[in-house]
Amino acid sequence: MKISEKQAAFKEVLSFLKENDHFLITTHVNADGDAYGAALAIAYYLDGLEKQYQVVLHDAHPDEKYRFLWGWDSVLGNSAAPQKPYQAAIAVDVSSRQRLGDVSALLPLREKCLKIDHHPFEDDFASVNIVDTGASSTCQLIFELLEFANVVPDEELATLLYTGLIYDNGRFSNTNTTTEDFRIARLLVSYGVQPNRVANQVFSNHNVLSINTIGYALSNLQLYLDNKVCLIYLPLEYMNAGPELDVDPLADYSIAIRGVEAGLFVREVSPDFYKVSLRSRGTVNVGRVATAFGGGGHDHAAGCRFSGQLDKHINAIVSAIDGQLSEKGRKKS
Ligand SMILES: [Mn+2]
Repeated sequence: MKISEKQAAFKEVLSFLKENDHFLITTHVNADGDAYGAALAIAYYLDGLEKQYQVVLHDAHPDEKYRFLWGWDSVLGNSAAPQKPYQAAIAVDVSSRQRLGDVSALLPLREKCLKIDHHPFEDDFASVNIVDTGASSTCQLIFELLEFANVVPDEELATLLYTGLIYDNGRFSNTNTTTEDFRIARLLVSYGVQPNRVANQVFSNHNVLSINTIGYALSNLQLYLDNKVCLIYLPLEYMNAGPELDVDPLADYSIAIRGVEAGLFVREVSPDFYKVSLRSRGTVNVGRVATAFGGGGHDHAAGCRFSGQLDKHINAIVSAIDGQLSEKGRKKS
């Protein structure tokens, strides 16, 4: 996204926020660190403008992990929210209406919807947009928006933005990390962020059940394609353990082994229904793989879902990865 384009978009967004009142703020299903950080940072800004707003998520309960963030206790699950469209809506870190889950029913008309996102463009549900796939996180875009509006974050707002930044760039280690991440991080720390505290809350905040389940899954991982692809699988009997189970770190573990180029973390979320998280070290574009299977995401981190025929689907995904690896191999030789 060109700087001039971005500034025009920022201007439009700021007038959208000024002109409207009674906002719905929402994000993608299975909200993560960037989703919480971005949604609550927007809420924080609207709070300062003395606007009415409500943060509503598809997920039934707000994720305990993010309790340390400003505004966490005011987040509603969709079932707790009044079921009628809001006057205006702000969707962050989400590329399509479908990824909003049940909250999509609360959206007003397109003219009253704003989208701030860094995923590849999927659908045109909002009339006002900041979509920049060059940003490593939505929080990065919100930082830039607030900077454009001459807002200097205090510690609470800075912590929200920093949470999303380090969640999505994998603590400055994912392929999407740029000098902009470090520029923003430096400023956020100067505004009061405690990097150690945030990293502990976001990355080292598991319960025993989750760690034990992660251990089980890791001890049963499988390797394919001459150890270039790793599969981590959790069947329903392990996934059924209750809402406190958080096995998301397994996605990143799928590319933690030396020599593995791409990883799949497959979980059975209901009988014969599977959710797949894909990760790449850089050679394979897993966003392309996920899209081919009806999902989506970034080059290095993506996801899709399928039902039935577990082995057949896994084999198909592995051969899609194989296709990309041999394409790259041919180019090299
Ligand atoms: Mn994100």
